[in-house]
Amino acid sequence: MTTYSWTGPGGWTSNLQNPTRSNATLAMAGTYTLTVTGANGCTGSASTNVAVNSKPVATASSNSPVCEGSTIQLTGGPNGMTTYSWTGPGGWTSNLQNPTRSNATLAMAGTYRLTVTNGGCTSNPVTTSVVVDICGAALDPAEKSVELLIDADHSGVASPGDTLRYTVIVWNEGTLDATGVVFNDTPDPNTILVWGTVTTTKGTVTIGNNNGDTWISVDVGTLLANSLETVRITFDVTIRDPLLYPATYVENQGVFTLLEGPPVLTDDPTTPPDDDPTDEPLGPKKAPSRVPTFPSVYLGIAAALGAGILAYSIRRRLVDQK
Ligand SMILES: [Ca+2]
Ligand SMILES: [Ca+2]
Repeated sequence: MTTYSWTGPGGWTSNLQNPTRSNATLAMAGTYTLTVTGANGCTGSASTNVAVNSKPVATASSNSPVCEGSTIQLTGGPNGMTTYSWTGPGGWTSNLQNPTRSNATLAMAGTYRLTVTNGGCTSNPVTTSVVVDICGAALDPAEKSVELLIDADHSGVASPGDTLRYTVIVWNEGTLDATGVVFNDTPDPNTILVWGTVTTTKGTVTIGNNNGDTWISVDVGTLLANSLETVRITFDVTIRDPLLYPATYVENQGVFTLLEGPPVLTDDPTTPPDDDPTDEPLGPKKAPSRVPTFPSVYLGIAAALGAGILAYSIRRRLVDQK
């Protein structure tokens, strides 16, 4: 009968023909010797050398925080690995050791994960967090909504003679203060600014609340960085009756100017495009209705009937009700 006798590092032995050692450690590396004894008692020996590679330890870092529009630089380690495998926000992947992402957006912020392989061994994943900031002053969202404030003809839609109210909301979500902020707005030519209706929660109304003003200017002043202090500006317009020219809507867009960046147009929050004018559909003016009323009731005692019952002669007439 043939027997097998293995010896190996750390006093390891086995009598199997083909033994295994699971969960390899560096201490298991070295010379393994097999001695085979045949049925006749003769023996023979042979040796083999086993190498155990260490598991690579990945490192990941970045140049975070970065400004929106700049380049994200990721740095992977250690050097000289067989492969580098990065994953990031939005399904992004790269096999470079030190990949970059140019024109950074807010959607590129988040966790980036790196795994490296070397000599057939794979590292545990490591992560690095990337922050993308809006740098500078950033007035947002500059939303301008519109509502039918007075539906003078009860038509249910905006029409000549009605009054609309516009509401504008803005804040600064940038990393720098916005200074010298001014809001200017000129209503649609088919509308007339209602003097005295311009309000602001910050700063002063310089044009719009005096008789004869045809447009609006609000000196907002300074909006602090990242303060998210919300400024609300409102004003009313009446729709001309009759219109200056035929139209199916009235349109309005204001603009914020500031010292730290380009002007910011207002946006209609109900439509997908950014920075578009706020439109209100126009319907025809509803004709006055004629309804029966009893403004003048002529009571006349025509006759006394029976046991004191009075008969009234009532004349009903139609009158305009505006
Ligand atoms: Ca109406
Ligand atoms: Ca819009």
